[in-house]
Amino acid sequence: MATAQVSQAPSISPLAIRERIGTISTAEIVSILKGEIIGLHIKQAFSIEVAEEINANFLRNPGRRERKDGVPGQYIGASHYRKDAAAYFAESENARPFVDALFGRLVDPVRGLFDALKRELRNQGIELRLAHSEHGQANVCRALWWSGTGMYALEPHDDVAQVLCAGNDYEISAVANNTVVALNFYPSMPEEGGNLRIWSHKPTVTDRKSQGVETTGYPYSTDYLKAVPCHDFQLKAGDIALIDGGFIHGVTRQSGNGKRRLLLNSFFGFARPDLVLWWT
Ligand SMILES: O=C(O)CCC(=O)C(=O)O
Ligand SMILES: [Fe+2]
Repeated sequence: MATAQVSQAPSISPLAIRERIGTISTAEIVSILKGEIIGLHIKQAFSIEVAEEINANFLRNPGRRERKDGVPGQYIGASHYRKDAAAYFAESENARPFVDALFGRLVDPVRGLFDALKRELRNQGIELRLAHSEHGQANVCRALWWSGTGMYALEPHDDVAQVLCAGNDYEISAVANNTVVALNFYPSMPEEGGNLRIWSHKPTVTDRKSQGVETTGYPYSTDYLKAVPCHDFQLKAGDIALIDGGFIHGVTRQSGNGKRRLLLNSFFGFARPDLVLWWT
């Protein structure tokens, strides 16, 4: 019997998004972890002085590299994307001095959020820690700028496929069954563009297969997304954005020749009801 391969239109899931000015609270972060909200944008969440210092440290950092994994951009730190655990944790260890150098003598705002969330979760009987293996430990963040030249500086993608397909040697694989939270700090933003765009669609394994992105979650075509509503986070230096990384998202092209867009990124999520892992 022949089975017809019917390509389904992407299913729409509502985007519960909170945007405000001020200080981020651990209660809001827990809301994202638990899937109660999909996106959180805190404007003016860390100081411009700190943002500018991190940006200057990125520019003069000898650990800055061009990405060679098919995603155009530059980075400091390690990405687990398309790497086995041995390669990722070894890279994390090697990159640690350069990640530390992003903050110099500053009080690191990403580490501050990590520590606050750790305290909050500990009160609930939940451990938060960096992912590790016998090859090393993840860093608290990585720094990135994107250099895609098409419609998007970073093409539409999801952050879950890479976790789901990370492999058995990774303890993070278990997080793919829960919300994979993407945490983004923005030390530098262009005058125009560079929005974080999130679509009302959380692809399934079947969706990914139909789009040929089963193991990477990257990139989804504009055609696939054309009928899906989306929301743009209009970011400024000093902002923080957290999203459920299972929803398709991307970064719009930046215009003008002014400041470049710099991001500090990490991922975290429940591996077990009593354990939240954090990695990059
Ligand atoms: O640059 C951003 O705002 C989002 C980054 C992102 O989606 C990622 O690193 O997976
Ligand atoms: Fe992402």
